[in-house]
Amino acid sequence: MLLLQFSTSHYCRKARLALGYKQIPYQVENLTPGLHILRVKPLSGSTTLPVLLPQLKNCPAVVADSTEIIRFLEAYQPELPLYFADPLQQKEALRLEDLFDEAIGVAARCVYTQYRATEGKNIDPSWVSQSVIRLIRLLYGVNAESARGAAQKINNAIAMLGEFWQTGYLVGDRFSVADLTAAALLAPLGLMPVYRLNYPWLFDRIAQIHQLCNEPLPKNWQVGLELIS
Ligand SMILES: N[C@@H](CCC(=O)N[C@@H](CS)C(=O)NCC(=O)O)C(=O)O
Repeated sequence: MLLLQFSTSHYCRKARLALGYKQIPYQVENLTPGLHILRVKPLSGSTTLPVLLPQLKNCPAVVADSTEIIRFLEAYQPELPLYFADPLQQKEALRLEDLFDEAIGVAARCVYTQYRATEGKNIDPSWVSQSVIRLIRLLYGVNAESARGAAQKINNAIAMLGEFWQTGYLVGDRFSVADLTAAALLAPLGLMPVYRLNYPWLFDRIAQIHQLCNEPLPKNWQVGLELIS
């Protein structure tokens, strides 16, 4: 299997966590933001990543969107399930996956990108990295005001996670697509001292989930702690 991705995208992280959890071997092709359209649009008709090319007999040639990728992986390899057999639990897991995809993932991207353009510039001040940050700000309308609104959504999500993650799982009594999605989409906040300082339990849990899914933590993960002292 080949995963077309941006190496730093948290939606691509979500797909890698699922592949890693299910212990499915895969390779990645890292694309350059902007130029990626030339490679991706003819394949999926869309411009977003991740896109999975299963490259296997009796499988679709192209699976686009992290949610669809997980749906495909569940059908391809049901062992180590991320879904539930119980319909109510399954409905709730998919509802949370969707909430994190549509609201919290977008909010985390906004807050993190604003941070990287301001106080967090030193994490990677290189021309290439800052050009990507500028592109994301432009593409998604990220600015100080939108970041404030997004931070409020993140705080609500963290309050909800606090109720579940400090003692167990988001749905039922085992790990599922809901926990995986929350961990992937909130991972970028681990580089921001304000979150690392206020919610150590959240980042311990995100780190545990990465270990469970055989996925390295985001590059510069330690920076979030170093800047605190
Ligand atoms: N719902 C999609 C969202 C993916 C997404 O927003 N990907 C961003 C990167 S974080 C992207 O590819 N942006 C480039 C573009 O829209 O052209 C998923 O879950 O896969």
